[in-house]
Amino acid sequence: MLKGMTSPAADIRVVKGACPHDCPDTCALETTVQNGVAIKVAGQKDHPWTDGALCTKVSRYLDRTYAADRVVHPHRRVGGKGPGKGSWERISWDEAVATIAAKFQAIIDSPDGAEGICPYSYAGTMGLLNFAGMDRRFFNHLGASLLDRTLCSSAGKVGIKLTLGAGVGMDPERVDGAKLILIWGSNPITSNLHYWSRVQEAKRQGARVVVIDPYRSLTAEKGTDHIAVTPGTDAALALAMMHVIIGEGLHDADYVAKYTVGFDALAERVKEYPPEHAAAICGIPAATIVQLARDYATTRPAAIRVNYGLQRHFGGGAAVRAITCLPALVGAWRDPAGGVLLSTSDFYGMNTAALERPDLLAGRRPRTINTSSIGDALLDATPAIKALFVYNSNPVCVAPDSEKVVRGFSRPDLFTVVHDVFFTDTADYADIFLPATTQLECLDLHKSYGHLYVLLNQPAIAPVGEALPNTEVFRRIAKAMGLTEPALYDDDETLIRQTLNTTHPRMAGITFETLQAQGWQRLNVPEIYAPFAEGGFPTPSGKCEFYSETAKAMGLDPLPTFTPPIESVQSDPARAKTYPLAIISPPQRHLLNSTFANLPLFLDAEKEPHLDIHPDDAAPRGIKPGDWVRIFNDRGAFGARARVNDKARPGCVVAVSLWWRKLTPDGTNANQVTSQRLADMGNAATFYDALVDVAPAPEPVPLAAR
Ligand SMILES: Nc1nc2c(c(=O)[nH]1)N[C@H]1C(S)=C(S)[C@@H](COP(=O)(O)OP(=O)(O)OC[C@H]3O[C@@H](n4cnc5c(=O)[nH]c(N)nc54)[C@H](O)[C@@H]3O)O[C@H]1N2
Ligand SMILES: Nc1nc2c(c(=O)[nH]1)N[C@H]1C(S)=C(S)[C@@H](COP(=O)(O)OP(=O)(O)OC[C@H]3O[C@@H](n4cnc5c(=O)[nH]c(N)nc54)[C@H](O)[C@@H]3O)O[C@H]1N2
Ligand SMILES: [Mo]
Repeated sequence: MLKGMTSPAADIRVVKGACPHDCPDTCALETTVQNGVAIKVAGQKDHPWTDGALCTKVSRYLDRTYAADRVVHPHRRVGGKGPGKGSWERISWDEAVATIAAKFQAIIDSPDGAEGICPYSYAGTMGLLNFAGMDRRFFNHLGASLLDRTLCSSAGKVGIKLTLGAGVGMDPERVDGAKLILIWGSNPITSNLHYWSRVQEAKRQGARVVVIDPYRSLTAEKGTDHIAVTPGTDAALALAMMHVIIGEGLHDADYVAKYTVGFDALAERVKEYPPEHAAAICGIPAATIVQLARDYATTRPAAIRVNYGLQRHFGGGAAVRAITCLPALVGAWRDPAGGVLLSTSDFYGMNTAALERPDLLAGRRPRTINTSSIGDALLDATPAIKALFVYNSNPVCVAPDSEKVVRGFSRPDLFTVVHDVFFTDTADYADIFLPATTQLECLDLHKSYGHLYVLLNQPAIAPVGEALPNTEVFRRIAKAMGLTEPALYDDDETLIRQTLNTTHPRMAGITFETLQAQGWQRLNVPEIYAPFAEGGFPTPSGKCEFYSETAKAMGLDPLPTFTPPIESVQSDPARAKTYPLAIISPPQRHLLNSTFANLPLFLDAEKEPHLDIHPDDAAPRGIKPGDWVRIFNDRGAFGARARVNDKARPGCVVAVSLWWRKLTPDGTNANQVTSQRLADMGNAATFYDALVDVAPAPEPVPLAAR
């Protein structure tokens, strides 16, 4: 090369970031950028949790950022609502924002006021600014309807809060030192990959890995033992384990005496759950329960990874509450490699009030809409929802009871805005579509629900086309509405500084500058961390609460209990006769809920939706491997290709999800049969509490032929 010429290599930069997706791993990313174009996304090697490795989806993140069908300009729908009924016309940001501002103002000025406006968001990005930042300020300032975000974790969050005081648990980085690991309602090979790496390390050192799951998931295949319980019966299993542990005197009496409350009442309660009784409920041998209880009480260190899979049932909160009692009973918390983990979120001490500004409600108390019953809310709420602003979510695809959701979104008088990266199933119903940035194009701050680091996501490239991050969209709408509240105009760096402005001891030393330099920082906790070795639970009593006054005050059972699935033989024998099969629809490994479901990586691998069904259930229905089947109940029906195998226990069918409706042969998905009923705690969704029947169905017309 001639002297003085710039080498193309000279313009190569590596930018540190964080994976935005709704996954416990929250990986530390590094993006290589050449001449303003991202050319590679990898995991940071020096980040202990990420360890240089990414999942298949995010290692292909450039397929998303630079996808040919990515929408990078605002659009207005012309024609009808719904897939194939209308078409898109490109408009300017000014026009889009002016249209939204005028519509919102008209609703605010109408007799029912600002409550007619409803945000709808979930966790498309978990970056704090774009997940819950300027959006919250904006809707609080308007006095719009509040939104209870219950699609995923809120039942378990209440269950763990009643027991341990908060979303806290063992440090997942230490699980490689455990000798017994119970993976309970969790499929880490799919949904928590970096946890699985550490479990494998423990396994290499001789640990037993017991997977408790109605389905022989990828993780169950690789564990040492698989206990296939009937869906929604985990609390009965945990209570019976406690029956055995207490009955045989295997509990840690010293830990119990010092760091728990309510042992005597718990001992009385678990008498109601002898192993034989629980065995009948859970559909497993009593001897399995006895052995599991003995092993759990006598193996040190013993770790439990409970995840959100098992709390998508009517009794989901109770299940998490019962399971999270176990480590205190046997003193597993004494060891850094022992305890239970559901979420690490509450170890963080972000200044969320400064970020979200609930004070901008100024004393108003707008009504609350629940994400998990949006179908009913759109059809029946009074006063009616007149405008819905959807961002970070794809409700037409992910919310339960699709028939009602679709009917609600189809309302001609509803004004719908969708801010997303692609024309999703929900976008098909939008009046205005706004283009969102991907993670490579925005500044954000991240915590995690599956490790103990704070991460900074620095923009690697300029926004593609006219895409904008959520924060900027709300600043622009505020401006177009002429709002004068200064908090609506803070820039992204200011928002981060406000969020980090806290005196919380675990946040000490974590600043914008240090994060900028290092990319990530561990919370201010010891390297080898056993958070509750000597009690110190964040409950009102400071102890692990077997008996919870808080639960009692909430009108709940103060002791751990078992609440059967509401759609089950126990709760509704008549329904169970009509629809004898329980259906669960857990995540597919190449997807993140419905994110990535439009990318070739996934579509080429899966081709079409599948249903795993046991031979004992397939045979009497005349279903053969490879048949197209119809899965149905009184709420709706969807189609899938049958895989007849023994992965799902008899009586339970599994539709790995979530397909975009419009990318399936019949334009539906598993949420056709799920219900809007809420769980025992946290007003949570009950996606895996549904009964169906299955029948052979005519071959669908291939998508390409339509
Ligand atoms: N690749 C990938 N990763 C993901 C996601 C994704 O869609 N794809 N989703 C992300 C999100 S939003 C979340 S919340 C987490 C979820 O993370 P997990 O909670 O680990 O997720 P799931 O895979 O839904 O559930 C785990 C297992 O629970 C089982 N299960 C269902 N019902 C029951 C039950 O009643 N009892 C027991 N014991 N087991 C039951 C399912 O069969 C499944 O194998 O994963 C995150 N990570
Ligand atoms: N049947 C069934 N249904 C389920 C589940 C199940 O297991 N079975 N799982 C449930 C669970 S655990 C969850 S968490 C929910 C998930 O529900 P959602 O949070 O709605 O998840 P996604 O389907 O991933 O949709 C997120 C959308 O946000 C968009 N997005 C990403 N980043 C940004 C951004 O920066 N700005 C904007 N404006 N948009 C962005 C993505 O492109 C995507 O379309 O689904 C639930 N639904
Ligand atoms: Mo989730």
